[in-house]
Amino acid sequence: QNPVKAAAEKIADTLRGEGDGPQDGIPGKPGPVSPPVEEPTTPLEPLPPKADQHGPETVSPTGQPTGAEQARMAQSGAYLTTAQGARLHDTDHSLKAGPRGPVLLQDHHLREKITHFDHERIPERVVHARGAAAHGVFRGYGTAAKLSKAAFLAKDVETPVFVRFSTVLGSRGSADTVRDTRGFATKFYTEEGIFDLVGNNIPVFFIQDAIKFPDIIHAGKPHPDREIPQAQSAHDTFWDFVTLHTEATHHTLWNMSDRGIPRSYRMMEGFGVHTFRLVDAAGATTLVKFHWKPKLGVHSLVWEEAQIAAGVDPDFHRRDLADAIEAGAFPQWELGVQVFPDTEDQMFEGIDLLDATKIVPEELAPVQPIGLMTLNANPSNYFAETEQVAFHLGNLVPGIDVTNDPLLQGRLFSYLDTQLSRLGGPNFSQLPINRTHAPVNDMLRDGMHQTAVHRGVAPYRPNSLDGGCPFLAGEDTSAFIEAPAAVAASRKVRENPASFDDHYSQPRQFWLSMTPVEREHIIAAYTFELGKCYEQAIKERALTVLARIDTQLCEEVAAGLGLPAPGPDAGLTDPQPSPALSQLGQVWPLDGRIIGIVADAHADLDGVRAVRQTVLDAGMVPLVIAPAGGKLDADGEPVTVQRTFATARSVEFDAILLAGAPGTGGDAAGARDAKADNPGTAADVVTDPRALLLVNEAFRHGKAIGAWGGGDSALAAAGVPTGAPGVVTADSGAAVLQGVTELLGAHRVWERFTPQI
Ligand code: HDD
Repeated sequence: QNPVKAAAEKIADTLRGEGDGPQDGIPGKPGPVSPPVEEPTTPLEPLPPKADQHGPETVSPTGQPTGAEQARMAQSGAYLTTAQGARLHDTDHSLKAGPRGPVLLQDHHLREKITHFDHERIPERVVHARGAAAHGVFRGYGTAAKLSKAAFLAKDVETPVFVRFSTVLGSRGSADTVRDTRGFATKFYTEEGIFDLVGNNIPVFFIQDAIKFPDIIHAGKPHPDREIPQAQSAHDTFWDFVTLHTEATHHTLWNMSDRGIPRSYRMMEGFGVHTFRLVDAAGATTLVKFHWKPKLGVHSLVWEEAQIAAGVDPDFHRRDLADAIEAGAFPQWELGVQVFPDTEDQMFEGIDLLDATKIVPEELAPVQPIGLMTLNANPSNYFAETEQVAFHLGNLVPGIDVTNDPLLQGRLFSYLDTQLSRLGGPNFSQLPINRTHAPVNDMLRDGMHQTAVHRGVAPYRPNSLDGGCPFLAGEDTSAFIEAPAAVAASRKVRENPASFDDHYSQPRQFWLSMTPVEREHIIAAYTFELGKCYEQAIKERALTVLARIDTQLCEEVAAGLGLPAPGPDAGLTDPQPSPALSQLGQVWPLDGRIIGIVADAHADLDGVRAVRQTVLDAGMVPLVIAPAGGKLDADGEPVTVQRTFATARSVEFDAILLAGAPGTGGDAAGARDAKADNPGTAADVVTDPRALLLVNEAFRHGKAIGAWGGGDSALAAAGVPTGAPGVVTADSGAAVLQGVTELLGAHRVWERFTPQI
């Protein structure tokens, strides 16, 4: 079977409600008397652990099973036990002096259970606290072999990876779809040690020097007095900082663009941001910037959608990633590099490669593909894997080295340091998710949470007692040896090179590279965010910054804020636009796109069934939306309802189809007549405000809409003009779906936004 189709079917199954769920539990509704719930009593063999559930490969001093055998036993025995393995017969009642008496201090099970619970939480990450992750594999194309000796980049070498996506500002429980930068951190478990590529979905950063990181984060995080707002940059302290510290202008502009609100983690680019140094087998060096290019294209939400999703499904991105992987629709990214000569000045075409607020346009240095990453397994345990994974830019392998970028240099300190408080000590590299797949003999000993039982007596070098082990590796035995990059003689200073001073020409280039509709989104984003600020002086200062990017941008935001725009800036430059920066203008695969089909018991169910099947065959996911749950049952095979008017919201769907009534071409008036003795007819679609909102929002958000038969009566009721761009009407479901499918490759019906592209 076609794997894409199979994946879509599986997603549909995952998302399918059988209709006997929520509505049965409505208070006051008489329901059947529930039979007593019986618990299974026969112990079952534990499920075999997944690859990533294996416990530590430790040597047990008492001769107990280790490795895989230990993992099989870990937390999977048939009986409830204490942490020490004693079987328990009751975990529902504390030990009391009589049924109404006081609880006894003697109750060791109560104390152990509550004590462990009391300590279940660890500090969340100081940034990037909210995240979702997946396992996968990376396969090198071999094209990088001429640049780097890293073994995992060689042709067809397959390396396990673990990727964590995240937002930056919000707390662990914050919503996924907020306007923010997204983290894109990849751990490669290579045979030469772990390589971490800790990037973002935006190729530039707010600051040029790591010493400013606490400043930008303190400014972006909630205000210290009331701890609001959560997961937002739309507040005074953020805009106060970024308008005073204007090297933040470029990154802020990216955040205000559609890149700040991705449609899915699967549809984001990733960037290593800094320039790295690759070293080949002969010791020759090249400078590169890493790029992840998603196979599904780069797509975004529209702002209103992002806001609604944050309420109706705060886990929108987390769910999307897990559902797709669960269904076998494995997301893929191609890893690529922009390549620059390792010159003494570390510049390329006048762009400072050590300045993390600058990109190198792809038109100047094309991204050359070097491998493919496929995410193919969800974590088994969120805490053990997604929460405890610890990335670090110092996790490098032979063939990949760092540069003097001062932001990168500071990061080399921070990541190791932060884990000490977050993971409670220096032994976090022994946690299963952080453990290297290469043999380790590090001479690091003891410390909190030590789980290894080290042998030998001489964890020092040189020694004779352990036979001189461990030995030092060399060039020919895969040692990591720092590239002997020249360091120019200078004096100690606290200053930046002059090339760091240009804060505006690349923001202007980004602006000029956007299509009109993308610019309109940027204007709306600035207007929203600055409109949420209270301090007039901050808004005015922001307008002076915007004037240095573009006069139209500044004037339109000023108009939205009701403030006078500063005059045109005399220093505006005229950079060459970089078309690669725009998200529009290409056609992308439709895998996993979600199609809502609005129908009721009187709809053309044969048409609905046929449309569902065609959607599945195309690797997309059909979800039937009806007035109530259960099945739509006419004469033929019943159609299962996956969403009701109460549970469906437009943000979940990439396109909406409205089914008409059978035969008559979907005569809604006839259906309306039938409503009196048959509630839940097509008339509900026309009159139910939730259904009309669904259609209206889909229209506003530029989504393809189709209606067949009399289904189009709902279009009129929702205020959607037939004949508008991206609104397909026809006599049959098949014809409508064909038209809608053609529209979906462009992601949205961009013509519907003003101004038009
Ligand atoms: Fe950072 C986490 C990405 C600058 C200090 N950072 C963190 C994560 C990502 C990034 C994706 C989450 C990793 C995970 O999922 O566990 N950070 C970036 C990028 C930067 C950047 C792309 C600029 C190019 N970061 C940066 C600076 C500093 C930090 C300049 C400090 C000087 N970042 C941290 C941290 C975090 C972190 C405090 C929090 C949790 C963690 O490291 O493990 O050390």
